[in-house]
Amino acid sequence: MPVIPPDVAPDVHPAWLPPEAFRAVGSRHTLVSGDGPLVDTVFGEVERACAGHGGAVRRATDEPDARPADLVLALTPALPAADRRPDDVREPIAASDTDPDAVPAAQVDLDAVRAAHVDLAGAALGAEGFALTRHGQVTVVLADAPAGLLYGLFQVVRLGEAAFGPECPVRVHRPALGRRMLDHWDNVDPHPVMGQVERGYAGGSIFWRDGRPRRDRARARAYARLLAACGVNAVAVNNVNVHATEARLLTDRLDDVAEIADELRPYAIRVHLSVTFAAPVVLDGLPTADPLDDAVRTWWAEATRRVYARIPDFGGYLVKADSEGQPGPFSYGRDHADGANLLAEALAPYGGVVHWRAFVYNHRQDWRDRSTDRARAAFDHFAPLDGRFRDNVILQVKHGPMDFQAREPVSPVIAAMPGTRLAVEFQVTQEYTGQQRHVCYLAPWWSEVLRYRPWGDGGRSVADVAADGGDLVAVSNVGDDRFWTGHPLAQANLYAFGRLAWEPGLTPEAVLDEWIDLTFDPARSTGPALLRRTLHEVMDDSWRTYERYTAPLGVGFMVRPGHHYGPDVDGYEYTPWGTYHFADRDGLGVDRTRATGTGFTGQYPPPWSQVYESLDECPDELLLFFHHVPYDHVLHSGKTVIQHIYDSHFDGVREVEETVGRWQRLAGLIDPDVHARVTERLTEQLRCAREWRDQVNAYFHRKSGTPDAHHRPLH
Ligand code: GCW
Repeated sequence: MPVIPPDVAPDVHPAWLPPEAFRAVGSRHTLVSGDGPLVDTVFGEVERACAGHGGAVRRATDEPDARPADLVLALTPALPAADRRPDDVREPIAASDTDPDAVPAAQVDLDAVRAAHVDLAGAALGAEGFALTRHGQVTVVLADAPAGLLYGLFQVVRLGEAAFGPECPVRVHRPALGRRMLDHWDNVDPHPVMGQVERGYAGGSIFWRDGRPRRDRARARAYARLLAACGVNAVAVNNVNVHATEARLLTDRLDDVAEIADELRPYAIRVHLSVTFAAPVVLDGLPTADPLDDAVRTWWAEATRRVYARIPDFGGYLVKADSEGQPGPFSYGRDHADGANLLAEALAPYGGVVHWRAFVYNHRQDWRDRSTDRARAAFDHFAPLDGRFRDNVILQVKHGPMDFQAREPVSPVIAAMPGTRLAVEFQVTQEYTGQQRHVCYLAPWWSEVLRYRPWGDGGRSVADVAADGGDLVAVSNVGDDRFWTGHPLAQANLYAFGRLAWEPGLTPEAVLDEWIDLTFDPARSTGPALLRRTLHEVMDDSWRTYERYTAPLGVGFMVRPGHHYGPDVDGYEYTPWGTYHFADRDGLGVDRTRATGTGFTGQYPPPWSQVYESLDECPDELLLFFHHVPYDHVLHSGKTVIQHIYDSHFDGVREVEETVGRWQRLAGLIDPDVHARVTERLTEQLRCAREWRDQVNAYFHRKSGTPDAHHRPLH
């Protein structure tokens, strides 16, 4: 039975899978070989594409076609033995292909498959990998397992006509990271302050509304399809802040989770659940949730058994413990290894994992106390526990030591726990990067983080560490908005996250090109070069533009407390949250050195422990994260800190003004709805960027008393 691709409401934007993206596949003849539900999905996708573009698709078990296929998608275990024995050239491709008249066409298919197989030389493709080659006139995708066939199909879609060009040798594609996961901070019951989606900027949740599951099956399925097409294979369906109703998803509301799992499964996506550490107490009235208590262990074992009885391919639990008010093992005098291992033990018999977040810090800090440093917290809590976690615990570490700012150093935890599986966590939802009102293409930022080498040149990268642990995770930016992400260009961030998790070495520009090709079909536009060039001009450097007009030189925050949008330089300065800039009349920045500050630089291995410690060597963009300096401190760029603040803020706003102008050039070249929505968002971005510029510049002008060398208005 083919799985029918979902039909969403007509006003929902197709994102990177519009019907046109399937033109190359859908206008050809395709042969699908293999069985199982995911193969049915592959078949259904190709069938739908053919219905729209005039091609044809058949199964290897169908009557043979008179003409050879242009595209063969085949599971290697489904191939007849002869295909795995390249010396025998007479065997047809499938048992039913025995009609002598059909041999020539089938033989062409067979030869292509066989050639691909020979080229593979026995290389294992794994659970999700695939091999792609073009032999003669036939494009062949081989996979050892059905998920690989699905990813292979989407690779062919991505390549479009290029997949059907000249012959090319076999290329094996395997994901660098085994789990590529999105965390939804979606609430079942709308939270009085945070709403339906915590830090969500794209409407309501696609899974939940007003305390109930939405049951918009087509939307959930379409989401899964988009995710599969960029390589994501796991989704946590509720907020890490687990409130009363959400806690019950684990027990009496498990059916709601199972329904979502049913919609995501045809696209190879497994469901995970955020659970509260206090579950035995709040759900069943146990007197304690102490991880070393036998009754608590039994409770988790039993609850988990029921989860797997209902959802056999359930992925596991996600836990935010002892963090921002969520309960955790500290309440019982236990540490986080005790806590995580409790849940891991319950999940182990079923192959499940626990994602245990390292985002643990004191959010009730005294701002007068200069020795407490929030940046240190994750390392201080977790590094001493290295080696104590069970192997199905994945410690989920935010990529920076603070909290998803537009600029931070890489978290030192990533280099500190060789005996622990680590996942790196990104934030696709733009909490601190413009809340999907500002265009901010984040792939360059993530790429920088993934390429960072904590042990210096020649050492392993963050991507390598995450690949060992197996996971890259991000907070989703999707809601029920008809553009999925509020800002249509924020779709590129979701797409890029999946692609970088599959292949961290991809360049952000190449990923953007893929997204442009799929989403906008430039080849059919009346101005393909202008379209592509403009999108690159608008997006490639947009993260750095955002950085320029917001908090300077890595110091972070300066946002409005609570909702975190727009400027408020002192908004967090005298609060308990641990996010300070310490500006006075002489200078600003946080002294995190070992010599005179909080000692945070000592959490890094060499060479970075030394580079960050040294005022001379510290990179400009992180200067104020690591050092408190006078306003006339001269940067590597040759500018003083104060002049840099003025210049970068004027530059940032000018760049947004240019973006507004560039975007106007696309009127008439792209979908008018997309154009209008982005235009509306750009108006707000420009207003907000000017506000940032004027508040930050005025603030530091007043503090420092230093005039702008170029005599621009500082208010
Ligand atoms: O950045 C902060 C957010 C919180 C969030 C928290 C976290 C889900 O402001 O809204 O809570 O991080 O990552 O747990």
